Amino acid sequence: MMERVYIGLGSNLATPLEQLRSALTALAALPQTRLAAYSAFYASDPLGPADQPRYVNAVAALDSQLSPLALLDALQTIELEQGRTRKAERWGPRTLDLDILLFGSQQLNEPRLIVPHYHMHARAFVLYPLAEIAPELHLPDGRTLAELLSACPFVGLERLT
Ligand code: ROI
Repeated sequence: MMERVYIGLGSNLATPLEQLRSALTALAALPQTRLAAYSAFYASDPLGPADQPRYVNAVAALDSQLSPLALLDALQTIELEQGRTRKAERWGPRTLDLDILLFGSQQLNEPRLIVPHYHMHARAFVLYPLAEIAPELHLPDGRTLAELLSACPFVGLERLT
């Protein structure tokens, strides 16, 4: 089965713009998957510890026949290939973060994967790029992206051209 999947991309180490560019190239090369669209890149203030560099964030849309866990494995492989290391500090800086935000209209509650992504509903650096490529989106719980946006000010975010 083919599903429309939205992926959040984030980086704040090791030349974030290049991290996101090569991540998009890697997403486009995934098996049984098409890179359907991607947003502009946004500079964003760090959420979490403030003593880390600003992030660059974007959102990509995939059409994929991979299962959710097969896609998660593939995303974690890309993160590792781009130098991701897991640190003890919660919400610390990272070279590349690839989060499954939405997987069709599926709601998943597995030890490795919760979809929709826990924190997407209130994060400007997720919602505004997502709105660029999916303005009419509905979440599995029936809320519209427009509703979420109206409760989420465009703060700490800068659209890069
Ligand atoms: N903050 C911003 N602005 N962008 C991110 O992608 C991001 N990712 C994270 C934490 C550390 C929570 N903060 C972030 O994982």
